[in-house]
Amino acid sequence: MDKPVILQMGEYPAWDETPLNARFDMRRIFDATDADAFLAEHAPYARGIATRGELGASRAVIDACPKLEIVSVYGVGYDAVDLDACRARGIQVTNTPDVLSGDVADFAVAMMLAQSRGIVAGDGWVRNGDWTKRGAMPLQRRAFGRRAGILGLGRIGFEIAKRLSGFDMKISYTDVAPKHYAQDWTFVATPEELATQCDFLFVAAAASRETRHIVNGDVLAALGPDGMLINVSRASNVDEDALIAALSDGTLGAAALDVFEGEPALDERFLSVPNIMLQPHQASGTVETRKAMGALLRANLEAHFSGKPLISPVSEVAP
Ligand code: 8YV
Repeated sequence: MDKPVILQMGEYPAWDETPLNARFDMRRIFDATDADAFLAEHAPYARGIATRGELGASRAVIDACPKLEIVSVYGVGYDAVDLDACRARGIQVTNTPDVLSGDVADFAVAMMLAQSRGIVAGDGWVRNGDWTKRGAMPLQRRAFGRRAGILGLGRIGFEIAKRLSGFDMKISYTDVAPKHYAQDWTFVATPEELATQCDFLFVAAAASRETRHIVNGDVLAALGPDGMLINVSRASNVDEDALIAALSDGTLGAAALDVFEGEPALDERFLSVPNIMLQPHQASGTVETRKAMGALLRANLEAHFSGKPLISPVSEVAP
């Protein structure tokens, strides 16, 4: 029997590529020099799309695949998949929730600690000889015992809050409604109010049209010159122009970002604004998590093409 044709939007580690190629006829659009010509040749046969969180699948790609049945995302975020296009044609969408929450939360907390205690700067201080020439590093700010705010108390936000509890922090959060599993933490109605009540603002909300620029200039001003913004969600949740302005004029104290509009390219002004830590979208990037994400991506494709229930369907588009 012919293997189902899958349009592959981005590369996976070898431990996923081998089993994917054994079971499916993978057509790698990211290797093509002319993506439009590639689509014209291969998309008519594609019954599935395998993509990554940050790459998704646009309406143009979905429309080019008349036989499309499923879009399987390697990532929890599916904001880059055109859900309206999928819904209109009854195309299933799957993602990889849960398996990455612990690593993403670890990374968010690591960025908070590294940025507040000057750990990257400290490494440079030793390497470039400042320690011997200039003496001790400038003093940094404490993390434990301060106030944390979580914007979006979903799976990842919950794991962040759980970890921060160990730092004796006062934890507040905002979401569409209070969460029954957050008895020890304080619900706050708006992002701006949350920002006034915290020193570290963690952005962990799933991105959507509604959350675009949910962290705007007013939220950053409320976070203030002693505050730090940490974003491990999607760049679209933060108004980058407002963030650059707030860091440049000292309205906001510091930021740590794992995600950028248009990544891997980024607004060049980020390279020169003060007090910012830049990371290459690597919060879920451990061997353990990426293996689990790959296994779940494949399990969803396998389930679909064997007529079994999907393991982790995106409920917003489920028929
Ligand atoms: C990426 C992510 O998918 O889970 C998400 O939504 O953004 C990440 O885990 C990862 O970089 C692989 O593409």
